[in-house]
Amino acid sequence: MKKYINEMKKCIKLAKIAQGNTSPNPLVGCVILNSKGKILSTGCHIRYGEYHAERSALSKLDDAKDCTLVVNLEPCCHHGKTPPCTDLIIEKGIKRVVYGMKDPNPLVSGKGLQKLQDAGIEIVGPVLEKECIELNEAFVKNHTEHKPFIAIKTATTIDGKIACKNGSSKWITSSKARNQVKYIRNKYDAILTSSSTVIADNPAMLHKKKIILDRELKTDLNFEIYNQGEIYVFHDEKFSHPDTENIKFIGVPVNKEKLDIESVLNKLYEIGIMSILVEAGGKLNGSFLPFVDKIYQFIAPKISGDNQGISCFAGRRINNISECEDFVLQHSEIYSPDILLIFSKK
Ligand code: AOF
Ligand code: ZN
Repeated sequence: MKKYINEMKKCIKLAKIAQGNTSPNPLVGCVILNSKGKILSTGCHIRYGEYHAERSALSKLDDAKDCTLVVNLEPCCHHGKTPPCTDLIIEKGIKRVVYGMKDPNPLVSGKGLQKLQDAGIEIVGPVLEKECIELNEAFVKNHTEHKPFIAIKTATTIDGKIACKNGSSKWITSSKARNQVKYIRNKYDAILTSSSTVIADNPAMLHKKKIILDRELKTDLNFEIYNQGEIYVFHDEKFSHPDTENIKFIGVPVNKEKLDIESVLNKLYEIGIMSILVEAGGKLNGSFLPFVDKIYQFIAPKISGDNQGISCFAGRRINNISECEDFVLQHSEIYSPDILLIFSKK
Protein backbone atom coordinates (compact mmCIF):
# COMPACT_ATOMS: atom_id res chain seq x y z
CA MET A 1 0.00 0.00 0.00
CA LYS A 2 1.19 3.48 -0.84
CA LYS A 3 2.18 5.33 2.29
CA TYR A 4 2.01 8.95 1.04
CA ILE A 5 5.24 9.88 2.89
CA ASN A 6 6.59 12.16 0.15
CA GLU A 7 3.23 13.85 -0.34
CA MET A 8 2.98 14.51 3.41
CA LYS A 9 6.52 15.93 3.40
CA LYS A 10 5.36 18.26 0.63
CA CYS A 11 2.37 19.35 2.77
CA ILE A 12 4.73 20.19 5.66
CA LYS A 13 6.95 22.18 3.29
CA LEU A 14 3.97 24.09 1.91
CA ALA A 15 2.66 24.75 5.43
CA LYS A 16 5.99 26.29 6.46
CA ILE A 17 5.66 29.00 3.79
CA ALA A 18 3.29 30.74 6.21
CA GLN A 19 5.50 30.37 9.30
CA GLY A 20 4.90 33.31 11.64
CA ASN A 21 1.63 34.37 9.97
CA THR A 22 -1.04 31.89 11.07
CA SER A 23 -1.09 32.02 14.88
CA PRO A 24 -3.33 31.22 16.77
CA ASN A 25 -4.17 28.91 13.89
CA PRO A 26 -1.99 25.99 12.77
CA LEU A 27 0.42 25.65 9.85
CA VAL A 28 -1.30 23.57 7.19
CA GLY A 29 -0.39 22.48 3.67
CA CYS A 30 -2.38 20.35 1.23
CA VAL A 31 -1.77 18.49 -2.04
CA ILE A 32 -4.34 16.94 -4.35
CA LEU A 33 -3.41 13.91 -6.46
CA ASN A 34 -5.24 12.37 -9.41
CA SER A 35 -5.95 8.63 -9.55
CA LYS A 36 -2.46 8.04 -10.99
CA GLY A 37 -0.81 9.87 -8.09
CA LYS A 38 0.12 12.98 -10.07
CA ILE A 39 -0.11 16.30 -8.19
CA LEU A 40 -2.94 18.41 -9.65
CA SER A 41 -3.03 21.20 -7.10
CA THR A 42 -1.41 22.44 -3.89
CA GLY A 43 -2.39 24.95 -1.24
CA CYS A 44 -1.53 26.29 2.17
CA HIS A 45 -3.14 28.31 4.96
CA ILE A 46 -1.31 31.53 4.18
CA ARG A 47 -2.48 33.78 7.01
CA TYR A 48 -4.79 33.82 10.03
CA GLY A 49 -8.41 34.31 8.90
CA GLU A 50 -7.78 33.27 5.29
CA TYR A 51 -8.61 30.09 3.38
CA HIS A 52 -7.67 26.82 5.01
CA ALA A 53 -5.09 24.78 3.09
CA GLU A 54 -7.69 22.32 1.77
CA ARG A 55 -9.91 25.11 0.42
CA SER A 56 -6.93 26.86 -1.11
CA ALA A 57 -5.92 23.66 -2.98
CA LEU A 58 -9.47 22.65 -3.95
CA SER A 59 -10.47 26.10 -5.19
CA LYS A 60 -7.95 25.74 -8.03
CA LEU A 61 -9.80 22.65 -9.40
CA ASP A 62 -13.25 22.49 -11.03
CA ASP A 63 -13.50 18.79 -10.53
CA ALA A 64 -11.70 16.63 -7.98
CA LYS A 65 -13.58 13.37 -8.63
CA ASP A 66 -11.58 10.26 -7.72
CA CYS A 67 -8.74 12.42 -6.40
CA THR A 68 -6.77 11.93 -3.18
CA LEU A 69 -6.37 14.89 -0.83
CA VAL A 70 -3.30 14.87 1.43
CA VAL A 71 -3.16 17.30 4.37
CA ASN A 72 -1.03 17.48 7.51
CA LEU A 73 -3.98 18.21 9.84
CA GLU A 74 -7.41 16.56 10.04
CA PRO A 75 -9.85 18.65 7.92
CA CYS A 76 -12.15 20.88 9.95
CA CYS A 77 -15.90 20.37 10.19
CA HIS A 78 -16.89 23.57 12.01
CA HIS A 79 -17.87 27.08 11.01
CA GLY A 80 -15.07 29.37 12.19
CA LYS A 81 -13.70 32.29 10.21
CA THR A 82 -14.20 30.02 7.20
CA PRO A 83 -16.81 27.31 6.40
CA PRO A 84 -16.05 23.61 7.07
CA CYS A 85 -13.42 22.07 4.79
CA THR A 86 -15.14 18.67 5.11
CA ASP A 87 -18.21 20.00 3.21
CA LEU A 88 -16.08 21.23 0.32
CA ILE A 89 -14.07 17.97 0.21
CA ILE A 90 -17.32 15.96 -0.04
CA GLU A 91 -18.85 18.36 -2.58
CA LYS A 92 -15.80 18.19 -4.86
CA GLY A 93 -15.94 14.39 -5.03
CA ILE A 94 -12.64 13.56 -3.29
CA LYS A 95 -12.27 9.77 -2.98
CA ARG A 96 -9.55 9.45 -0.35
CA VAL A 97 -8.22 11.75 2.40
CA VAL A 98 -4.73 11.20 3.80
CA TYR A 99 -4.11 13.10 7.04
CA GLY A 100 -1.01 13.71 9.18
CA MET A 101 -2.51 14.13 12.65
CA LYS A 102 -5.83 14.50 14.42
CA ASP A 103 -6.84 18.10 15.17
CA PRO A 104 -6.40 18.86 18.91
CA ASN A 105 -9.04 21.60 18.60
CA PRO A 106 -12.10 20.14 20.43
CA LEU A 107 -14.39 21.69 17.82
CA VAL A 108 -12.89 19.28 15.28
CA SER A 109 -10.94 16.50 17.06
CA GLY A 110 -12.01 13.28 15.31
CA LYS A 111 -15.32 14.72 14.13
CA GLY A 112 -13.83 15.91 10.85
CA LEU A 113 -12.55 12.44 9.95
CA GLN A 114 -15.85 10.87 11.03
CA LYS A 115 -17.84 13.21 8.78
CA LEU A 116 -15.67 12.33 5.78
CA GLN A 117 -15.93 8.62 6.52
CA ASP A 118 -19.71 8.85 6.87
CA ALA A 119 -19.78 10.38 3.39
CA GLY A 120 -18.02 7.29 2.02
CA ILE A 121 -14.53 8.79 1.73
CA GLU A 122 -11.59 6.47 2.43
CA ILE A 123 -9.41 7.75 5.28
CA VAL A 124 -5.67 7.01 5.45
CA GLY A 125 -3.48 8.08 8.36
CA PRO A 126 -1.97 9.32 10.52
CA VAL A 127 1.02 9.65 8.16
CA LEU A 128 4.29 11.19 9.50
CA GLU A 129 2.40 11.98 12.70
CA LYS A 130 5.51 12.86 14.74
CA GLU A 131 6.66 15.41 12.16
CA CYS A 132 3.16 16.86 11.82
CA ILE A 133 2.80 17.25 15.60
CA GLU A 134 6.20 18.95 15.82
CA LEU A 135 5.21 21.36 13.04
CA ASN A 136 2.23 22.47 15.11
CA GLU A 137 3.61 21.87 18.61
CA ALA A 138 2.49 25.30 19.85
CA PHE A 139 -1.04 24.80 18.48
CA VAL A 140 -1.21 21.40 20.21
CA LYS A 141 -0.11 22.83 23.58
CA ASN A 142 -2.54 25.76 23.27
CA HIS A 143 -5.49 23.44 22.73
CA THR A 144 -4.56 20.73 25.22
CA GLU A 145 -3.17 22.86 28.09
CA HIS A 146 -4.53 26.36 27.35
CA LYS A 147 -1.06 27.82 27.86
CA PRO A 148 1.48 29.48 25.58
CA PHE A 149 4.27 27.32 24.15
CA ILE A 150 7.63 28.33 25.65
CA ALA A 151 11.06 28.01 24.02
CA ILE A 152 14.43 29.26 25.27
CA LYS A 153 17.26 30.25 22.99
CA THR A 154 20.71 30.40 24.48
CA ALA A 155 24.27 30.62 23.16
CA THR A 156 27.08 29.17 25.23
CA THR A 157 30.61 27.87 25.32
CA ILE A 158 31.25 24.10 25.36
CA ASP A 159 31.09 24.27 29.15
CA GLY A 160 27.59 25.80 29.05
CA LYS A 161 28.68 29.29 30.02
CA ILE A 162 27.45 32.66 28.93
CA ALA A 163 30.81 34.38 28.52
CA CYS A 164 30.18 37.70 30.21
CA LYS A 165 29.40 38.00 33.90
CA ASN A 166 26.57 40.42 33.14
CA GLY A 167 24.58 37.74 31.34
CA SER A 168 25.33 38.90 27.83
CA SER A 169 25.54 36.17 25.21
CA LYS A 170 25.84 38.53 22.28
CA TRP A 171 29.24 37.65 20.93
CA ILE A 172 29.78 34.00 21.69
CA THR A 173 28.54 32.51 18.44
CA SER A 174 29.40 33.38 14.84
CA SER A 175 27.29 35.52 12.51
CA LYS A 176 26.03 32.37 10.74
CA ALA A 177 24.50 31.15 13.98
CA ARG A 178 23.15 34.57 14.85
CA ASN A 179 21.47 34.76 11.44
CA GLN A 180 19.64 31.53 12.20
CA VAL A 181 18.22 33.18 15.33
CA LYS A 182 16.18 35.55 13.13
CA TYR A 183 14.56 32.53 11.50
CA ILE A 184 13.83 30.94 14.89
CA ARG A 185 12.32 34.19 16.25
CA ASN A 186 9.92 34.32 13.32
CA LYS A 187 8.31 31.05 14.47
CA TYR A 188 7.18 32.61 17.74
CA ASP A 189 4.40 35.09 18.47
CA ALA A 190 6.66 37.07 20.81
CA ILE A 191 10.14 37.18 22.26
CA LEU A 192 10.71 37.66 25.97
CA THR A 193 13.67 39.09 27.86
CA SER A 194 14.57 40.63 31.20
CA SER A 195 15.43 44.15 32.27
CA SER A 196 18.96 42.88 33.14
CA THR A 197 19.57 41.82 29.53
CA VAL A 198 18.12 45.09 28.20
CA ILE A 199 20.39 47.09 30.51
CA ALA A 200 23.51 44.96 29.94
CA ASP A 201 23.31 44.54 26.14
CA ASN A 202 20.81 47.14 24.90
CA PRO A 203 19.65 44.70 22.19
CA ALA A 204 17.12 45.81 19.54
CA MET A 205 15.52 42.33 19.33
CA LEU A 206 13.52 43.04 16.19
CA HIS A 207 10.10 41.36 16.35
CA LYS A 208 6.38 42.12 16.02
CA LYS A 209 5.80 41.55 19.74
CA LYS A 210 8.25 41.81 22.63
CA ILE A 211 7.89 41.11 26.33
CA ILE A 212 10.14 42.58 29.00
CA LEU A 213 10.13 41.38 32.60
CA ASP A 214 11.06 44.48 34.55
CA ARG A 215 9.94 44.05 38.15
CA GLU A 216 11.10 47.46 39.37
CA LEU A 217 10.60 49.34 36.09
CA LYS A 218 14.36 49.90 35.74
CA THR A 219 14.46 50.31 31.96
CA ASP A 220 13.52 53.53 30.23
CA LEU A 221 12.29 54.21 26.74
CA ASN A 222 15.76 55.15 25.47
CA PHE A 223 16.77 51.50 25.24
CA GLU A 224 16.77 50.16 21.66
CA ILE A 225 14.22 47.46 22.41
CA TYR A 226 11.52 50.14 22.79
CA ASN A 227 12.09 51.57 19.31
CA GLN A 228 10.05 49.00 17.43
CA GLY A 229 7.19 46.53 17.83
CA GLU A 230 4.32 46.01 20.20
CA ILE A 231 5.75 45.76 23.73
CA TYR A 232 4.46 44.30 26.99
CA VAL A 233 6.31 45.30 30.15
CA PHE A 234 5.57 43.17 33.21
CA HIS A 235 6.33 44.70 36.61
CA ASP A 236 5.53 44.36 40.31
CA GLU A 237 1.80 44.94 40.77
CA LYS A 238 2.53 47.49 43.51
CA PHE A 239 3.63 49.95 40.79
CA SER A 240 1.53 51.37 38.03
CA HIS A 241 2.57 52.97 34.78
CA PRO A 242 0.49 54.54 32.00
CA ASP A 243 0.49 52.71 28.63
CA THR A 244 1.81 54.37 25.50
CA GLU A 245 0.69 53.75 21.92
CA ASN A 246 2.86 50.63 21.51
CA ILE A 247 3.80 49.78 25.11
CA LYS A 248 1.49 48.09 27.62
CA PHE A 249 2.46 47.96 31.30
CA ILE A 250 1.09 45.00 33.24
CA GLY A 251 1.40 44.45 37.01
CA VAL A 252 1.68 40.91 38.39
CA PRO A 253 2.36 39.41 41.86
CA VAL A 254 5.92 38.99 43.12
CA ASN A 255 7.29 35.93 44.93
CA LYS A 256 10.69 36.02 46.66
CA GLU A 257 11.69 39.15 44.73
CA LYS A 258 10.76 37.57 41.40
CA LEU A 259 7.78 38.18 39.16
CA ASP A 260 5.42 35.23 39.30
CA ILE A 261 6.06 33.61 35.93
CA GLU A 262 2.83 31.65 35.94
CA SER A 263 0.84 34.91 36.27
CA VAL A 264 2.88 36.43 33.43
CA LEU A 265 2.15 33.45 31.17
CA ASN A 266 -1.56 33.43 32.04
CA LYS A 267 -1.84 37.12 31.17
CA LEU A 268 0.01 36.57 27.89
CA TYR A 269 -2.30 33.71 26.93
CA GLU A 270 -5.31 35.96 27.67
CA ILE A 271 -3.82 38.60 25.37
CA GLY A 272 -3.53 35.96 22.64
CA ILE A 273 0.21 35.35 22.68
CA MET A 274 0.38 31.64 21.92
CA SER A 275 4.13 31.02 21.69
CA ILE A 276 7.13 32.74 23.25
CA LEU A 277 10.89 32.62 22.65
CA VAL A 278 12.85 33.53 25.79
CA GLU A 279 16.17 35.26 25.06
CA ALA A 280 17.68 36.33 28.32
CA GLY A 281 20.49 35.65 30.76
CA GLY A 282 21.12 32.58 32.91
CA LYS A 283 19.02 33.82 35.81
CA LEU A 284 15.77 34.20 33.91
CA ASN A 285 16.45 31.08 31.82
CA GLY A 286 16.77 29.15 35.07
CA SER A 287 13.50 30.53 36.43
CA PHE A 288 11.75 29.59 33.20
CA LEU A 289 12.94 25.97 33.19
CA PRO A 290 9.80 24.51 34.83
CA PHE A 291 7.68 26.09 32.07
CA VAL A 292 9.85 25.32 29.07
CA ASP A 293 8.79 23.12 26.14
CA LYS A 294 11.85 23.51 23.94
CA ILE A 295 15.46 24.70 24.09
CA TYR A 296 17.57 26.03 21.21
CA GLN A 297 21.12 25.72 22.48
CA PHE A 298 23.81 27.19 20.26
CA ILE A 299 27.26 26.00 21.29
CA ALA A 300 30.47 27.70 20.21
CA PRO A 301 33.72 25.64 20.23
CA LYS A 302 35.16 27.62 23.16
CA ILE A 303 35.74 26.90 26.82
CA SER A 304 35.53 29.67 29.35
CA GLY A 305 36.40 27.77 32.54
CA ASP A 306 35.15 28.18 36.03
CA ASN A 307 35.97 31.78 36.90
CA GLN A 308 34.51 33.30 33.79
CA GLY A 309 30.84 33.72 33.21
CA ILE A 310 27.79 32.05 34.54
CA SER A 311 25.85 28.97 33.51
CA CYS A 312 23.17 29.60 30.88
CA PHE A 313 20.63 28.27 33.41
CA ALA A 314 22.20 29.82 36.53
CA GLY A 315 18.81 30.77 37.95
CA ARG A 316 18.05 27.12 38.54
CA ARG A 317 19.27 25.57 41.84
CA ILE A 318 18.95 21.90 42.70
CA ASN A 319 20.39 19.80 45.51
CA ASN A 320 20.24 16.40 43.90
CA ILE A 321 20.80 15.05 40.40
CA SER A 322 17.33 13.49 40.54
CA GLU A 323 15.85 16.99 40.45
CA CYS A 324 17.23 17.69 36.95
CA GLU A 325 14.77 18.81 34.27
CA ASP A 326 14.89 16.16 31.54
CA PHE A 327 14.93 16.90 27.83
CA VAL A 328 15.26 14.85 24.64
CA LEU A 329 17.30 15.83 21.62
CA GLN A 330 15.03 16.69 18.67
CA HIS A 331 17.55 17.92 16.10
CA SER A 332 21.15 18.98 15.69
CA GLU A 333 22.30 21.46 13.07
CA ILE A 334 25.71 22.86 12.19
CA TYR A 335 26.34 26.57 11.64
CA SER A 336 30.06 26.24 11.36
CA PRO A 337 32.02 26.71 13.58
CA ASP A 338 29.04 26.51 15.97
CA ILE A 339 26.38 23.85 16.50
CA LEU A 340 22.73 24.13 17.39
CA LEU A 341 21.08 21.48 19.56
CA ILE A 342 17.28 21.54 19.76
CA PHE A 343 15.77 19.79 22.76
CA SER A 344 12.17 19.25 23.71
CA LYS A 345 10.78 18.65 27.19
CA LYS A 346 10.65 14.96 28.03
C1 AOF B 1 -6.44 26.79 9.84
N1 AOF B 1 -5.93 26.48 8.62
O1 AOF B 1 -5.63 25.12 6.91
C2 AOF B 1 -6.83 24.34 8.76
C3 AOF B 1 -7.36 24.65 10.06
O2 AOF B 1 -11.49 30.08 12.45
P1 AOF B 1 -11.07 29.21 11.31
O3 AOF B 1 -12.19 28.94 10.36
O4 AOF B 1 -9.86 29.70 10.60
O5 AOF B 1 -10.72 27.77 11.92
C4 AOF B 1 -9.56 27.53 12.65
C5 AOF B 1 -9.49 26.06 13.03
O6 AOF B 1 -9.63 25.23 11.88
C6 AOF B 1 -8.17 25.64 13.63
O7 AOF B 1 -8.18 25.83 15.04
C7 AOF B 1 -8.08 24.17 13.29
O8 AOF B 1 -8.78 23.41 14.26
C8 AOF B 1 -8.88 24.03 12.00
N2 AOF B 1 -8.03 23.74 10.79
N3 AOF B 1 -7.11 25.89 10.53
O9 AOF B 1 -6.26 27.90 10.31
C9 AOF B 1 -6.10 25.31 8.03
N4 AOF B 1 -7.01 23.14 8.19
ZN1 ZN C 1 -10.72 23.80 7.47
